[in-house]
Amino acid sequence: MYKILRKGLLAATGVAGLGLILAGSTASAETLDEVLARRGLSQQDLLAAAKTYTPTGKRDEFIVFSSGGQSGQVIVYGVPSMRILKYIAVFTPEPWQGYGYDEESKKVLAQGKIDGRDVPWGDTHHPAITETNGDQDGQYLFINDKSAPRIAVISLHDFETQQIVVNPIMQSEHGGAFVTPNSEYVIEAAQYPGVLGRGFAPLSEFNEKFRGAVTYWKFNREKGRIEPENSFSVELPPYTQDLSDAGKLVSDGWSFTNSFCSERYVGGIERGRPPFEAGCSQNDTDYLHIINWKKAEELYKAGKFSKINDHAVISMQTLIDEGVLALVAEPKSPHGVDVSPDGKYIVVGGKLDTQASVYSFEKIKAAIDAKKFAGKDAYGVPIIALEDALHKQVPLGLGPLHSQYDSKPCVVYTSLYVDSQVAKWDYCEGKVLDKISVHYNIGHLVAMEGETVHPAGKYLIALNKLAIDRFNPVGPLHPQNHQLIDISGEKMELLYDMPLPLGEPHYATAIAADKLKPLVRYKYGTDSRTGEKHPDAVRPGSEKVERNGNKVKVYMTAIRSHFTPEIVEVEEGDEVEFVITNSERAQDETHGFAISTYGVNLSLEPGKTATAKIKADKPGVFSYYCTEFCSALHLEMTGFLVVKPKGFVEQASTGAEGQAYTQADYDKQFKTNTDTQAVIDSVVTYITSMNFKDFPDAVALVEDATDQLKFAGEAKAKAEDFAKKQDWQNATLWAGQWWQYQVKAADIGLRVKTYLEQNGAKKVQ
Ligand code: K7E
Ligand code: CUA
Repeated sequence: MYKILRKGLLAATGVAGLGLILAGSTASAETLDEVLARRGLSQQDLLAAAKTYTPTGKRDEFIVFSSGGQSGQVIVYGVPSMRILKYIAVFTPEPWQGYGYDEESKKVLAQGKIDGRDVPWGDTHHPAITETNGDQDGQYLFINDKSAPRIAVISLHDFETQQIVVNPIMQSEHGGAFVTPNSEYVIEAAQYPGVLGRGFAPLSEFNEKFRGAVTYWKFNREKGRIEPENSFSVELPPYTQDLSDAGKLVSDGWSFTNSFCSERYVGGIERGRPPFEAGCSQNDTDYLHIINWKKAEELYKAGKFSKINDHAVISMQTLIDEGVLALVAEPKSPHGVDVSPDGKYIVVGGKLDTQASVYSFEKIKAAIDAKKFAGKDAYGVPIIALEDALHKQVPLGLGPLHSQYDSKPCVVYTSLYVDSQVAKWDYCEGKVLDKISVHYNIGHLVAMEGETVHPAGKYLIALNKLAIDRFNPVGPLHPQNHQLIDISGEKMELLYDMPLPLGEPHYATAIAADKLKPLVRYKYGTDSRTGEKHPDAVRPGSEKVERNGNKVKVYMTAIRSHFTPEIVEVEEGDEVEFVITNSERAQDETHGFAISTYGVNLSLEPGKTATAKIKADKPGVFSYYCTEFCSALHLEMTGFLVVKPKGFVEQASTGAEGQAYTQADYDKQFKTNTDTQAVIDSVVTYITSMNFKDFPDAVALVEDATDQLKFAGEAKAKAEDFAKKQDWQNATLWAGQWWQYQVKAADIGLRVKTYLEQNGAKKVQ
């Protein structure tokens, strides 16, 4: 081991060795033309590759947060490289992040219980990033669950789910999460109607007893939490509400929710009735709901609501009386509703239509102000005549669904589900500018910051429902296909196909990467799910085991490459809690914690404290270990959970465990350490001769290496102490530990060296 390391250290410190490797690789390279010929690539392919290929060490310009569909997660990837960066666990337990395994995240998942029931998955559809003045600010992310009416709050400081709120009145939802321009509210609209409060009524009373709704969840920016106690809903007719969007600028204070199945059909194919799909697409039009949420907020604050499940609901009658709600006809089975960057227009697609409808907010507002209505629906909600609201209807193709805006004025992109195309068109003039085919059956699409007041343009992603023949077959269940499209020119250009093998993404949102400021490490001892200091976090040196009756609490630390304590003894039947703090300061030094056969699995990022709870119901000796390859001696990052059988009494120790060491062993280890120190010193000399202080990443690594050398010094002192007492057993082992820290310091030192070489560091005078 040592020889290998030493060789490695020397080779890496020798500049000549590095040069040789580079020279060798150039000699064997094919020419560009040869590669094109061999792989059958065109110039067009090459151009697309050049536009997306992201060389090692380089980063993406935009970050996409995509819904993970049935996985109940959020998928994070970069644009233009389309490299997946993370899956954020939201509604579903996820072992890599320890989500649903540690006690802290179990509490978050438990917030998602509905009517006392665990719903350990979700159907995530629409993510939304917090906004300030209509622009994404990168602080928090919201996502809805269609399967059970819930909204989750994810902190973009650490990309972890911190809150789940359950809608108190809906049985089904879809039109969330959409934020108002300053994230005052997170909008969540119902989907399939229900008896508000999730109550019962026979379907024969559908028209009278069933309802739709939109909930406005109050978001407290400072706390980073939704406040259910300051949130309210508006009662709506039992049309199947679909997507929503918030007004912005001129239309700020309003929100728009479309609907389908305004026929209020309840199905019954098994009774000889036509199925839902027939009964829900009979009418030529459905309704766009226009809600003055600022006025609804005033009504809420004035107490003009009743409570259902302790949640404020403003009745439909109050909304009608106060002029808060109006409807306008939309073409058959509408789907997306997307407000333009200037807030003046609302583009609505229609699944069974060929044209997109562009509504004018100005016209809608004028009609409402003048109380100019064409009639009322069955519930007395005023209906604005289509011609009094419409700016234009533009034939685009079959099945226009969702729209996203370009940085260029009046330019919008709309997905065409049936045609499997994206249409680029001008919504001011009402003309189609370009079309591109995608594979296959596009649902949503996302342009960079395309739903904000300042869209960034450049790229568009088609979120396709089917992949069919695009990728290597992997059985009947195919991945999804996200296709990257260049929209910087007049013509759209397809650049890249990315398979997404998780769930079916619906919507995605994309933000400029430099707006995100995620943490590198937690403040020491943080409960990441609350963001607060964990009450049971301990510093190295203060680890302890506390017993209280049959409850045992282990206050543990983890650092390369050991847990403290390493032997935990409990009695059969004890309830044992491991509260573990990762005491690393170094970037990316995550440790895991698993216990054999007890189903324990934690992820401990630097500074994080997390808890595993078990009932020690099976006597035996069970290894616990680190599940992240964190250092050369990662496999040695282990310990024993000793569960003693009831009534077990240990005989006096025979000292029969392990190997015995002599002075010769100690001397040999001592010599090794002295040699290693010489290598470290040479690396240190190199680093300090360079301008490493100009590179924050290098400075952080140097800090870490300095930490390791400090630990090495402490272990060295212990070794020498024992040597003085001629306790060669402990002296040798502590000398070994001293060497362990040296190895870690050397490892980090070499990382710094490589970093400096690759980033053009210079010699300091
Ligand atoms: Cu799939 Cu927005 Cu839920 Cu359309 S939705 S595709
Ligand atoms: Cu810690 Cu492996």
